[in-house]
Amino acid sequence: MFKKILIANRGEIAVRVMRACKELGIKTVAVYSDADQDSQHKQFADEAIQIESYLHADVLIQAALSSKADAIHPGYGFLSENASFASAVDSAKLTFIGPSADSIRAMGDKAESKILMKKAGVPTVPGYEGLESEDEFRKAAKEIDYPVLIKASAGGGGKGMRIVEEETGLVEAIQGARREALNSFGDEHLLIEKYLADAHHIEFQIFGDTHGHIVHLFERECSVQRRHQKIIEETPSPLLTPEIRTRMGEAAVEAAKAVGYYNAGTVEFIFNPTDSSFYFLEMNTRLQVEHPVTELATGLDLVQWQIRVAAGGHFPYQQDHLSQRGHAIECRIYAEDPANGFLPSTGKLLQFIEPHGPGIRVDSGFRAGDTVTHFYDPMLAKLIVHAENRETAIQKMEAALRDFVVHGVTTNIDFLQDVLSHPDFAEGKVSTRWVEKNMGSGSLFPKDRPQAVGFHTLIAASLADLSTPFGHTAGNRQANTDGRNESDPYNPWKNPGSFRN
Ligand code: MV4
Repeated sequence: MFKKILIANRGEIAVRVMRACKELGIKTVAVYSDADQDSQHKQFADEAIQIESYLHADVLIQAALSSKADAIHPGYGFLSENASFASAVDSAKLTFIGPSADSIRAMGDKAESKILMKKAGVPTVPGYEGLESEDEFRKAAKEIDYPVLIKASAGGGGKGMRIVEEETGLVEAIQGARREALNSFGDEHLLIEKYLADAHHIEFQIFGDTHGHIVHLFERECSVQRRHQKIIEETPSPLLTPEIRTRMGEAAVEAAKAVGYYNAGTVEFIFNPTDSSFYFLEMNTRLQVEHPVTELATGLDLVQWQIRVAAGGHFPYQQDHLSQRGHAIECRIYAEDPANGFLPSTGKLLQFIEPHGPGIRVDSGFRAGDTVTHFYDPMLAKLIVHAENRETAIQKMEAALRDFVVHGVTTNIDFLQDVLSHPDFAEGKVSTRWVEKNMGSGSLFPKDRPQAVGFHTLIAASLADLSTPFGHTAGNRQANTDGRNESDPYNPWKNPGSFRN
């Protein structure tokens, strides 16, 4: 087993990984930027090394070598899905806690992975890869039938995606997607497929060891999203029957096997509830933000298992021995203002009181007195609950959100309450475009929504503020929570050029 692990990340995920290390008796090394001098992840580690950027592979490897670490855990975002980083870690005689560089590379290209999946018998969305001329695209679109979706081959997470409703918009969409793909990925290859509107985003956690044993750890329903940023995730999905779950799980395992996968990974599917058809979208070759819902429902510690299998250990559970118990939901608490275009909200956390109780877990990288800057992702915490069934889990989440007190920055907590209490959510009818479609309709943000006052709100109201907010220091700007840097006209955090604090 490893004696010391360097965590090449920051915030809540760095703290989460260090917790697993401590439980396994492994020493931890944090890296931190100038802006993270007083951060929780730095304080939580056994050792800490200052770096200039979380994105400089060579510096991170040097930090691991100089601190005599055996392995590097990349967390999510930053370098977690960078094949060159994974192979550079191996070349330095360190262990990358994740899949092989080859698996990362194979799943990194949408066109290539789609071809691999078709060969492996995994259902993919009808469409074409490798088209060049506008004429070829026009013929393909006609055959697929509108609406169609243009995607960047090198993309992922929605970047370079264009929905085309009819032929008149096709050429402009191709040119726009090409430009964006070239700018963002240095690769202008596109693919075209049938656009499945009002479908659900359902992903399967898969887990494998280096001895060829691979299983799935069931699904996560992640359809509550805004601009490809997930907001609420849950398991089990309220839409899946046991039969469909089994078939999707088998497809996810086949997808992973096709690239010789090991460690934790996620296979994304688009699911059509009208006929229960499902199609492979992409595979994320990292630990995901929403892994805790799977941990609560399966009782497994995914990060501990990542570490054990990276050290050559066997994953001991057969598929038949794995099951989901109860229902788990995660809400991402962001420092942002939903009423003001979801603008990130920065400042000092004058109060930060997390809810607690049976079945409540909070993964956060902040405490009262910390400062939220615009240098990194504005996710403050993940609130995860576990209860006997979906209805009781929703009730528990609503109560926990009422008890979550954040003063000093604006948060999306009231927005999350609005989604959770919406009849569509209760019925499991929230598809991937639901937030966008309901935002302006008045069903979210009702003006007369009674102000929820939880226990902690009352306590916090009686306490004095800590002090005044202070200014920002230099640091590195992260992509969004999932490590992708999509353009979002409403979110200046993702458009550095348009945002001046
Ligand atoms: C799709 C799709 C519908 N039809 N592909 C989004 C990110 C990447 N993982 C793939 N994504 C999608 N691909 C086809 N053929 C729907 C999504 C999608 C989505 C699309 C628009 C708005 C929000 C979305 C949320 C999740 C998935």
